[in-house]
Amino acid sequence: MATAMSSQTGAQEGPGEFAGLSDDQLKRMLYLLKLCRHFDERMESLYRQGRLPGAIYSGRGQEGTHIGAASALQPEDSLFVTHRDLSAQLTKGLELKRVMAQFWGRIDGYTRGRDGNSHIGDWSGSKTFTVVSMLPNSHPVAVGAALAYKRRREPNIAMAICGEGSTSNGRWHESLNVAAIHQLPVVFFVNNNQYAYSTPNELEFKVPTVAERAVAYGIPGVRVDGANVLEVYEAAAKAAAKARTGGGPTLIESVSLRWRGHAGHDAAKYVPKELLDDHQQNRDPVARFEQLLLDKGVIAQGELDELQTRIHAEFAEGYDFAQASPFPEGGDVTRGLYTDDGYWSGEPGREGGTDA
Ligand SMILES: Cc1ncc(C[n+]2csc(CCOP(=O)(O)OP(=O)(O)O)c2C)c(N)n1
Repeated sequence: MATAMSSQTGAQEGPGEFAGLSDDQLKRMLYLLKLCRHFDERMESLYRQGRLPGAIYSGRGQEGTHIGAASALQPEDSLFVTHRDLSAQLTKGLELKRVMAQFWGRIDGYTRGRDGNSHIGDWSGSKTFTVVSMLPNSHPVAVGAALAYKRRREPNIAMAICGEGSTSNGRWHESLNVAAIHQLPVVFFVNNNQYAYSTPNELEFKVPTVAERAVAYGIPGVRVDGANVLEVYEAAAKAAAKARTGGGPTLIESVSLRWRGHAGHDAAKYVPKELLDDHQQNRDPVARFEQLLLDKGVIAQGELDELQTRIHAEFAEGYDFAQASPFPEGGDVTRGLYTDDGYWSGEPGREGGTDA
């Protein structure tokens, strides 16, 4: 796809064979794609067996967007996401086992057991901002981070990801407008998975594409194929370099399909079967990239098998770690409301029970 959306866009050059990535970087990308797919499938299965409490928001089918986008960030850059973007956060550096402890409400989770599902972040570590429920209210914060980088003359950028449904909220428009006026170092990513709950694109906005909304703010708008991780990465890397060198924000729309319902409870019967079949059979970002690396000899079947074994082992380790981690102590419930009581800077207590 990589379609330029306005004369300000500047055409996206073709991805080059591997978007300038080394074999090791390509293999890491494949590892992340497969790890995130496995995590999503296994967590859904545990949820359906009644072994995972709370809610799940599957990002299956969107891994090309998540991993391509976040792979363009440096460690000191910051990432702002919504409920479905855990794969982007894992790419940015969240630890799988701590994410799993979070899902089971344990003390070793990123919020120390104060939330059990998608409200995950790690600002002081991997610089991933904790997911905010009201959409897209982390966008103004991303713009604030970008303003701070610019004023302090730090070479960092912020990346803000949301779904296309969120782009009909005023906060989204205000964020783009402010970032554009002040030429802030921020990349706006819209993960267009074609549905917001049960609402399809044609009932969400009147413009043909989200990317062309960029014209209203005087910034480049680019549309890429979310099933092609290299195409996503190349657009993200170009926008990141532009932002880092004072060129201001870019809007990237990455098109995929949400393979699952809005959350675990939603069977998504409103998605036409032919559309889903087409994406699963012909536009699977994980299978497509795996096949490319095999065909081009970047990875051999034996190495791929080892990768799969390693991913299964990492998930099993994360599961055991999460189950062995205690629940938070009840007496701590009012601690950490203010930073000066030291709750968040000290080690988490270990006195809770471990029975689920
Ligand atoms: C301001 C606001 N309104 C409504 C909701 C409830 N809500 C949660 S997710 C969601 C759908 C979001 O769709 P989209 O942005 O396309 O993301 P997707 O879930 O498809 O990834 C809605 C309406 C919310 N969280 N915030």
